[in-house]
Amino acid sequence: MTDDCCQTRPSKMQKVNGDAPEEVKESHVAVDTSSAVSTQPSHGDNPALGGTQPFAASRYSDFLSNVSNFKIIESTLREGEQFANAFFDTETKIKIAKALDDFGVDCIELTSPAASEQSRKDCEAICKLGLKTKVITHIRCHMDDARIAVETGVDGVDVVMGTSKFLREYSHGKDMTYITKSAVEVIEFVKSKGIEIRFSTEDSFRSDLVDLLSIYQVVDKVGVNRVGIADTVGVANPRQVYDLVRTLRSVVGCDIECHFHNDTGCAIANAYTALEAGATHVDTSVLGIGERNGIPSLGGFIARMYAADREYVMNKYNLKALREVENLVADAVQVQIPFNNPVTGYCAFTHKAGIHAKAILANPSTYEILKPEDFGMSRYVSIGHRLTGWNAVKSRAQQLGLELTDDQIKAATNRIKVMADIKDQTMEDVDAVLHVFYRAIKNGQDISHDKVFDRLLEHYNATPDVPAIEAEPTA
Ligand code: HCA
Ligand code: CU
Repeated sequence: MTDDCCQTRPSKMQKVNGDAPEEVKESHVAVDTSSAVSTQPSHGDNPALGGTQPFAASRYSDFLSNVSNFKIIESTLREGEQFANAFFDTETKIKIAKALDDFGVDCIELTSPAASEQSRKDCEAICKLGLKTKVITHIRCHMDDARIAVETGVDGVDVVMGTSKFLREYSHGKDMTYITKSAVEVIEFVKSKGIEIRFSTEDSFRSDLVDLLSIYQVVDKVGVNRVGIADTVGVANPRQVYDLVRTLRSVVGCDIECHFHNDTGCAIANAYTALEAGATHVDTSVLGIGERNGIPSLGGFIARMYAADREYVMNKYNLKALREVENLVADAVQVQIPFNNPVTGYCAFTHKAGIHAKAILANPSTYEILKPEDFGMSRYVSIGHRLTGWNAVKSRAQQLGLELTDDQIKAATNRIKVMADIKDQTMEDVDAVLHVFYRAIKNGQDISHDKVFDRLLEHYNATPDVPAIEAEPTA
């Protein structure tokens, strides 16, 4: 399925610049907007004027914020393996790990080696790949798991233990004293092996705040590298996230990782807010796959962070590799890339209404906060519909090399609108109207008459290569 976005893209759109993947180039012709864009004043470094940061909303920052200094813990190979459709064989895991490394994530998180014999072997195999990214594994807060984990060759271990009333009652049945004791034991053991360690509480937002803060303080004191907050059930909203992370920031000195489930659609917003409040690491998975409907998608989270600090994101991550890793994972778990996926969705850079098209052709930043070319994607203007405008039609005529005055273009646009009121028109339909106008005007035919236009269009559609040169009767 790898390229569903291109296979199903209707041929009524024109590409407007940016580097298209090869298969797109074949069916869409570029419209050069460089002259229009080059008339824009240079904005230097002033973000408000669109200099180095032409895409962002006006930015405020405070001393806690890590929006411009965050790390990604990519959990496709752990949380993602908990997605209903996921089964990753060794070869697929290695491909995904390499693709994530190529994209430049800071860490990849792998399923616990205690989960199964093959999981352990796969963990060892990935550790041996010599990736730039750190390889960490995710275990229960238990010495048996910790002993297996430290033998695999991982750079780090993520430990989690449930602290909510639900989990203490219905899952492991342990009290806070026991949980704290186990956490300290595991942390000290993993650290003694020279391996990085994180301690996280499962279902943090339904845990008692005093319990949370006291266990985080204890593990911070024994030298944990990171503490983690997990919204296991997707219940938190951004304001609650801000409050909890900010409070936590004031009681621990170590790094703070955040893990948000997307049950109510807040996962990316929560991750962003956590960074604003001082979190340092965010968990993602490709396409957001995970338990139930998953966690922040790598692509969506990256889009969010690019909108906040394009320079940081562009310098740190290989954005053009996003599409490939998404296609790889989509194939592996047999899902389509959602049509409205940030960045790579079928219509992520398609502009439709005439007013939008006009401004996009003059300066794409008017209606785009993400530059498609930064992600190796293309921008499209959809023109064969009733909302179309003459500026977009004019740009298509120029692309076809057809010289028409603005009035002639406006007349052609009206014809397209009449036809599009019956049904959406393909790019070929739009092109036919423009060719008919061009030829008729050259031949002195009065195309304002419906009958003349209809006859010429019919002739063009039947024999596009044979110009209708004889003057047609005008009535
Ligand atoms: C789970 C565990 C976890 C762990 C998150 C973390 C969660 O599958 O329930 O280690 O930070 O969502 O709580 O994914
Ligand atoms: Cu989770």
